[in-house]
Amino acid sequence: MSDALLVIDVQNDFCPNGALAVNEGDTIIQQINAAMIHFSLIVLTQDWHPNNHKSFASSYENKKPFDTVEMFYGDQVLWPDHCIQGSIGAKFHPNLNHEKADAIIRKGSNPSVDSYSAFFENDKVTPTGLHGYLKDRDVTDLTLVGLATDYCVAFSALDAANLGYSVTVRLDMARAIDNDGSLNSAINKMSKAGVNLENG
Ligand code: VGL
Ligand code: ZN
Repeated sequence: MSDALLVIDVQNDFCPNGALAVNEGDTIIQQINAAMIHFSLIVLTQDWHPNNHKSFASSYENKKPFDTVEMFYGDQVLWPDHCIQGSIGAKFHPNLNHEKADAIIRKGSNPSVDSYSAFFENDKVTPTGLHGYLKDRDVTDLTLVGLATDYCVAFSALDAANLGYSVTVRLDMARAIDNDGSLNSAINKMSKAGVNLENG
């Protein structure tokens, strides 16, 4: 058994002045860097969309950011264009010690399917490969930090709990988008799923 730190989407577009800026998104970074030494494995994720992605409001005639559409896998919130492959917005925030990563998982590359979770795309069945990678290294305990608490962090934590990992989300090292009650709903789902929610 072994542990890993999963750092979710600490990218320029989710930080202040980014395309989908999360309040205080950059304020967690020094603490995340400091936490890295306590884990035997560090995995970073990177939201990585093609420019015509179906989660972008701009891909529809009459939609604006934060509207929702029905996709084949269920409801999908529409976002401003963000984390476009190769763009500055898709890069890790310059303060993040990204060179400490053992692995980097990129997600959201399929133009028709969003991918909040580090484990499965939003269709809930297409794997990213992270579970296999962690299993091969006998990882049993995961600590999640990063952006955004109510989307990519929560979806990753819920999938991880379902897959049988012991899961902790460090809320003090995560920040939320919090649209339409999304943070409350994410916290409730994570508690019910047995995710440990910690504040330090
Ligand atoms: C995220 C919305 C869209 C996230 C990614 O990283 O939480 N949220 N894409
Ligand atoms: Zn995205």
